[in-house]
Amino acid sequence: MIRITIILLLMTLIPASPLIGGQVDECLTTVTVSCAGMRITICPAGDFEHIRYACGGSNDFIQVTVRDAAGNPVPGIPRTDYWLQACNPDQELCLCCQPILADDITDIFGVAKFCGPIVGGGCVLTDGIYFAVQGHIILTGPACVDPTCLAIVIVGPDLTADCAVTLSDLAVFAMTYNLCLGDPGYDPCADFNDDGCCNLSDFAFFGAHYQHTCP
Ligand SMILES: [Ca+2]
Ligand SMILES: [Ca+2]
Repeated sequence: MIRITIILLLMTLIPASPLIGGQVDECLTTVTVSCAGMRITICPAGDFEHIRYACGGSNDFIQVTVRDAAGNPVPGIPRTDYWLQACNPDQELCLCCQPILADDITDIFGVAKFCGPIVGGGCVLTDGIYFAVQGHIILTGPACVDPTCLAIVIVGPDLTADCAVTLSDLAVFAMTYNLCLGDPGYDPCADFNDDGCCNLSDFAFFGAHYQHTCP
């Protein structure tokens, strides 16, 4: 009886679990990239470039700091609770059901990093990508109504953005084959190794991901 009383007493003294945070606030939550000029190559099978290689190094990442309406950090957000998409609707990505996974749950400061692949297809050359946390798009600007667009370029062998690398993509690839930056008809979405040309090196990447679809 005494033991139960002590346990009940302790339970009233221990504060609520620090892993229970408030609601995600779209304006006070932030998202950043670790380096300028990030460029990521993606595949629906999730087996192309990892974010950590995207600025040419091996330590690069995207980072979110999740806060609630009071400005307090929101720890414990599951690794799966994120989404991303092109800021320019004309460049919409095709994303598989789990397109991005945080490296860990948000820590006591509300921070999570992303170093893994983006699982999907399509191409984003301009205007960048936005991030969402638990369905809340991270916003910015004086009125806090604009999505925070990260300056990231995304390319990949799924050129038709239907989450499958098929003959249709090969047809698009063939249209720009052996063309370089400045040539009429050149499509930078098919330059997977970022050397300004679409040639045999890019075809090798294409071949390595041919017939890949979402897991
Ligand atoms: Ca396709
Ligand atoms: Ca190339």
